[in-house]
Amino acid sequence: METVAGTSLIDPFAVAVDVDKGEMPEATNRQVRRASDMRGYYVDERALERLIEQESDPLHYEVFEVPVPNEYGHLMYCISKLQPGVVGEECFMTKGHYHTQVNTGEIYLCLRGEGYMVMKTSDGRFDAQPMERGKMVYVPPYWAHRSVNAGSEPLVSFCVYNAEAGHNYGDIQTEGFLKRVYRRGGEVVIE
Ligand code: S6P
Ligand code: ZN
Repeated sequence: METVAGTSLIDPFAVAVDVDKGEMPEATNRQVRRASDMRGYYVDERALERLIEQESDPLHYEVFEVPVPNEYGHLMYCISKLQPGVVGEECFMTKGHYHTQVNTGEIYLCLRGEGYMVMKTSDGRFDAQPMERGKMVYVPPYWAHRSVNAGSEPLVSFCVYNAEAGHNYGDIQTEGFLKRVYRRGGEVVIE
């Protein structure tokens, strides 16, 4: 058969997802972010240093993947698992990124936990969509995105996006997301 240049023909496959644990046991890529990887991301830098020291640099979040070719037409997918907790008053969160190919979107299906998908465009629009088990959040093209865990158990999502999208962490780190998610006296505050 003929294929289109730039899009490989591969065999179909299936991968197990442990929905309760929020893991992909057969993952060949497991990206791990520890508290020390989050330096520069939280407002309360001293609280982050205390967390790193007192809890021996605990696990912050993981991404489980069985990769497909990074090519037009393929769909990349993963399990994202973010631990619960606060740094000072700020809820644990992922770094967040724009896609390198900024005109590509993403779907997050929340499998477990509670939190927010925090999003921002480069021209200053802001949005935060609640996440809970069974909620699908659509991240449109052009929106930087970060998950925030506002609950007391891991926040687990299944993500799908264009395999050639890529990740641009630098721009949103410079810009900031405009708002942050805090837990204060049992209340979740976005400001
Ligand atoms: C990939 C997708 C997720 C995140 C993961 C970790 O496009 O949005 O898999 O990579 O939630 O977040 P981050 O911001 O550290 O990549
Ligand atoms: Zn993404």
